Amino acid sequence: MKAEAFTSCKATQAMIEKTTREGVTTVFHRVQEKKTCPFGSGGTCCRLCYMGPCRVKDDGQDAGVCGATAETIAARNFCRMIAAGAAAHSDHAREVALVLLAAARGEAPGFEIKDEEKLWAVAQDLGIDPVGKNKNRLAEEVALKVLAEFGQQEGEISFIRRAPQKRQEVWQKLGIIPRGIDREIVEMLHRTHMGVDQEYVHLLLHGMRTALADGWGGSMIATELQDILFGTPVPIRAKVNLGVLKPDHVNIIVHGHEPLLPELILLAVKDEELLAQARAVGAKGINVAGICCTANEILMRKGVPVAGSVLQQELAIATGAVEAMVVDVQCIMQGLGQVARCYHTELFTTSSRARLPGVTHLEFDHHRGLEVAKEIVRRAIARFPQRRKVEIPAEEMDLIAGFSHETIKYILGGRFRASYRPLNDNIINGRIRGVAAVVGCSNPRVRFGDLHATLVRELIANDVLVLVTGCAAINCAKEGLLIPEAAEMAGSGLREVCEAVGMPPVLHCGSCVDNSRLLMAATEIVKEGGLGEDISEVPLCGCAPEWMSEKAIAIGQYFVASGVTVGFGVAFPTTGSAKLSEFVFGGMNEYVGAHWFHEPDPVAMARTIIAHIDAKRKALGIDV
Ligand code: CUV
Ligand code: SF4
Repeated sequence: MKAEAFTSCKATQAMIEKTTREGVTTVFHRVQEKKTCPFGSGGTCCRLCYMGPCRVKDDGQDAGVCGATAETIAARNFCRMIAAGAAAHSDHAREVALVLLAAARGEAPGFEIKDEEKLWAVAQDLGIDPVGKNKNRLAEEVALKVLAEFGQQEGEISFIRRAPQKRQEVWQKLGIIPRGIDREIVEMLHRTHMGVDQEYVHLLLHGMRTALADGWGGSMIATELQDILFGTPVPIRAKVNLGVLKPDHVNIIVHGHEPLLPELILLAVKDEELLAQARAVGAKGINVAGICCTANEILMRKGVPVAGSVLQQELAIATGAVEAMVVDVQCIMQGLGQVARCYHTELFTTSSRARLPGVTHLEFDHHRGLEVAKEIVRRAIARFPQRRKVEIPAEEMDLIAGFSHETIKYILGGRFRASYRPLNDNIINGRIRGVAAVVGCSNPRVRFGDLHATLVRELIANDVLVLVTGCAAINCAKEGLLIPEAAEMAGSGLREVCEAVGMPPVLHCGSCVDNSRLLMAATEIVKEGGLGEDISEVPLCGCAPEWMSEKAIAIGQYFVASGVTVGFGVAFPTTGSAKLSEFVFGGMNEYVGAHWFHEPDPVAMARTIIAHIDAKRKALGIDV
C-alpha cells in the first residue's frame, strides 16, 4: 500500500506505514476494500420501506414499488441527511444548555459563567432583559429560554432575528422560518417516511427550514453558550499534527465534539496530586491534545495542541504514545476500539448517547464531571509504564486560531473602533477580492488534506480571504497556512491587509458548530453597509472539498438557505437524479439567491469560487 497515495501529510504517511507493518487495520486500509454503491452514492437507493428496498434508475420511467421516482427518493435521502446533521449539532447544543443551567444553579462543579459580556448579548437577543440580574440568575434564564426553543411548537426561534432584515423576508415569504428546533427535525423525518411528502421542491424547502434550525438554532446555541461557559475566543498561538504528542509525558487525547468534559480534564491535569503520580511512574508531566472538533474548541479558547483531524484518530493511537483517548459523540470511528487493543491505550466513551463495543464507558455526568475527569487522568497515568512500539512522528506546525466574529472586528477595526468597516472597505477597494469559507471533514476517498491545501493556496493567491473551521482548519494548519508568514503566499492586496494587522490570510474560526460564527460574520458585513443588503449580495462563497458527514450536508444547506453558494467535493448525494441536481445546483437560486455546486477538483473549485465572487462584485458595481 502506497501511503503517499492517501495524503501529502508526512506524519500520516508514517503512521499508515507503521500500522501496515504491525498488521493494524485503519480507515485507510478499510477504504481500499469497500467499493461505493453508485445508487447509494447518487441518492437513488431507497430503503424507507420493505416493499423495497428499491434502487431506481434515472430514466424517466423507472420507479420504486410505491411509484417513487428518482428525484423523490434522492430528495428524501438528502433531507434525511439534513435532519440527522441538524439533530447532531442541536443535541450537542442541548447538552451544553443543560450544563449552563446546572452551572448557573451551582450544580456543576468545575463550570462557571466566564464571559458575562457574551451572556448579556445573548440574553438580549433572546428577548431577556439582563438589567439588574446577577450572572447566575441571568444564565439560568438564558438556559431555560434556549431549552424551550428546542421544544417550541409555534412562532420563530430567536436567533433568526439576528439575520439581515432582507434575508428574514426571503425566509418569511417561503414560509421556512424554523418554529422550534426539534419540531423541524421531527417533521423532516415524518415527511420522508414512506408515502408522505413526494414532491422534491416541497421536500427541499422543509430541508432548508430544518437546516436553518441548525445554523441559526442548534449550532448557534452551542457556540454562544460554550462562549458563555468557557470564554469567547481571541487570537492564540498553538501547535498542530501528531508531533504534538510528547515522548516523555502522559498523553491524553480528547476527541469528539462537546468541549464539556475536555475542559474539566484540562483542569484535572493541573492537580498537584495527579502530577506527582505522573512523575512517580516516570513521566515528566501530562500532555492533553485534541482531535476533530473537540480539538478545535479547546484550541480556540485555550491554545491546546491539536493532534490531528478526523482521519488521524486511529493513527494517533498507533503512535504507541497515547495513554488514554476520551471520546463523546460524532465522528468517532468504531475502528478505534480495535486499534486501541493493539497498543496500551485505554479508550473511554463518556457520553450517555454513545458506546463502542468492548470499550470502557465512564459516563460524563455534569454533577460530578470533575471526578470523572480525574479518574480518566489517573487511569491514563497507570497506563504510561505499559508503552510499547512507540514512534511519534516529528511533524508539528505552528498556527494561530481564535478568530470569532467578534475578534475579526477587533483585529481589523482596532480596539477603539472595532467594526467591520475596514474589512468592507478592503473588499470594496479590491484589496480583498472576497471571502471564502472552507469547512468540513476529511475523506479517505480523496487525497486527504491535499484538497484543502491546494484549494486554499489558490484562493489566497487570488486575494480571497479564507475562513476555516472543522477538520478543514486542522488540515490547513498542518500545511502552515494559519500563520502570519503565510501572507507571503497571498496576492498583493490580501498580503498588504494581512501584513498591516499581522494576521494570517486564513483565519481559524472554530469547530463545526462554529460555522454559526461565519453566519454572524456574513451578517456583520451586510450590516456594516456598502456590500448590499442581503448575505446573497456579498462576494462570499462556501465549500467543503473533503466532506463526508451528514452534518456537512446540514451546514451546506443552511449556508445556501442563508444566501451563500456552497461547493462540495468528493461525490454529491443528488447526482443520481438529474431533476433534483438541476434544482440544488441551480433552481434553488430562485428561492434563496444561492445554490450548491459539486466539484471534486480543488483547482477547478477555486476557479468556480473566484468566478462566483467576481460575479457578486460585478453586481455590486465594485469590479476592479
Ligand atoms: Ni464537527 S463533521 S469530520 S469533526 S469536520 Fe471533521 Fe468537525 Fe467533519 Fe467531523
Ligand atoms: Fe421502494 Fe417506495 Fe418503499 Fe422506497 S418507499 S423502498 S421506493 S417501495
